Amino acid sequence: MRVLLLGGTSEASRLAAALAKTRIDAIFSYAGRTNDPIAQPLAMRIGGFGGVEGLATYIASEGITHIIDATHPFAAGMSRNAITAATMTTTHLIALERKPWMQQAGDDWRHVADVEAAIESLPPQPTRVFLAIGRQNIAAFAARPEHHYLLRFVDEPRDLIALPHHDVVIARGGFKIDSDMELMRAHGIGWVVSKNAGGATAGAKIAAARALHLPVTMIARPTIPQRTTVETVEEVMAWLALDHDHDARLGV
Ligand code: 3Y8
Ligand code: NAP
Repeated sequence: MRVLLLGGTSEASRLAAALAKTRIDAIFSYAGRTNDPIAQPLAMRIGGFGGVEGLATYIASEGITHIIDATHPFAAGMSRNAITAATMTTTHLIALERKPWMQQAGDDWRHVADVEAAIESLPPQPTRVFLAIGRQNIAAFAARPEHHYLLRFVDEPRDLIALPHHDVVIARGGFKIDSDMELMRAHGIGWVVSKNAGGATAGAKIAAARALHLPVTMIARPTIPQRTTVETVEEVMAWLALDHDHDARLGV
């Protein structure tokens, strides 16, 4: 058995820790989006595979038998490629994915399908907006230059930010409700834009917006074709054990 763990989320890090306690041969894969990703207790590879073909070639050349897609619900490109490459190479595939956040009584959420609709959802009057969706989708908000944006990035921005009024905070995450409330108060935030990432870490800002009674534009997840999906590390380990025990009995 040889496992390719497509990582980049807190679930992936928890799964890596569980795998490191076993004798399972596993490789942890990052895209290389950030300058200094968290080290993992497994062999690591960093960078794209070169599309579906590159991933299929990697699977064959590295003797991968099981793929675990523990990427982010918005990492749709990687997830779609994993599904296609797993089919092409008849490799076992499972996804480890957390539930989306659900609106609670009293929440003022504007549900939108994508970034373009999120831009449309912003209020007519100039507002201080916490744009907590990372770096990759920021440029489009230049269509609404009247707002003042608070941006949160993992790394210092590499390029000029085409938003006339903005502040940037640099933080990797492990966010907490109190510190996100403090951040929003300090910046006079009147509106939050978020992807429906799910999970506790990214969720601090949602709980903070709830406590501050702020409107939230919630971007829905992209659709990903059906594949075996679980929500816990334990379910992934049980899925692996089925084949690992089988291999052990066969002495492979
Ligand atoms: C490179 C690996 C762990 C993983 C930690 C989780 C939690 C902190 C919350 C906000 C939202 C955002 C962003 C976010 C969170 C965790 C998790 C999560 C959101 C790292 C990481 C990589 C990335 C890539 C990065 C994206 C960006 C998105 C920032 C490491 C820290 C906004 C997603 O500069 C860039 O190009 C950044 C790109 C994809 C989304 C975007 O479009 O900009 N994540 N994030 C992974 C790789 O190279 O394969 O550097 O250590 C991982 C984590 N980010 O092990 O504990 O599990 O969700 N990541 C979002 O949710 O909207 C921050 O600020 O409130
Ligand atoms: P994406 O748009 O779905 O994927 C774009 C390309 O990046 C993929 O086709 C692949 O390149 C490469 N890639 C993505 N994840 C990879 C991985 N784990 N290992 C190797 N290559 C990978 O990806 P994304 O949304 O930019 O996310 C990139 C990374 O950040 C992922 O690890 C994801 O888990 C993490 N992350 C993303 C978000 C988010 O909001 N999108 C949030 C938190 C963490 P090739 O085609 O060349 O193979």
